[in-house]
Amino acid sequence: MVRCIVIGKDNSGKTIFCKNFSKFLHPKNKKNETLTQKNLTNYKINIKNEEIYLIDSVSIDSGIDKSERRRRERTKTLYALIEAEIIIHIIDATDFSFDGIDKYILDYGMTKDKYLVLLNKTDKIHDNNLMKNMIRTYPKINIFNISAKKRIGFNNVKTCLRHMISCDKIHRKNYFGW
Ligand SMILES: Nc1nc2c(ncn2[C@@H]2O[C@H](COP(=O)(O)OP(=O)(O)O)[C@@H](O)[C@H]2O)c(=O)[nH]1
Ligand SMILES: [Mg+2]
Repeated sequence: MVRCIVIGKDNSGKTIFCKNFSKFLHPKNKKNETLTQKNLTNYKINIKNEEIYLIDSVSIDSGIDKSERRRRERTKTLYALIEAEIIIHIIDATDFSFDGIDKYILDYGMTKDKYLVLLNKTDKIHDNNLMKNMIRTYPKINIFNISAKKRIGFNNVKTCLRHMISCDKIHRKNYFGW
């Protein structure tokens, strides 16, 4: 079992990505197979015979949230981020700047072997400038354009995950939950 956290800003499209990508991989399943681990929804998917828990996280946007429940959820998300073998970072391509939380996640992800950036909502943008900028700034990171809503670019994500899973460096742990 491999844990793959889906992380990003509020409204970047994490939840819709988890739902649609698991449907894309398993079209015969009528419902998404999910389980909840400490408030975070895990979508069970299978790639290359490997069971993967796609973890839909909550936003870790900057600022201290007034709600204690949401602060707890953020803590769970940070734990899940540290424990995950694979990180998928969803960036809203219509709302990106090189400061703020996305930059912090990029800087953290860059230090990891299995980090994948998905520029989402590309159905709404009409040039490739963000992608070009990203590749120039972060030449070593895997970056793909997707539309989680319209299910565009999912084949590239699948191929990249297949590659990451077959790579020896992946460190499988027993799953005790958080
Ligand atoms: N046009 C467009 N809208 C999207 C896309 N992905 C997500 N959205 C919209 O963005 C909003 C937030 O999506 P959601 O999955 O709830 O974001 P989350 O807060 O990161 O979980 C919803 O209104 C989605 O319909 C996309 O690829 N294209
Ligand atoms: Mg969500």
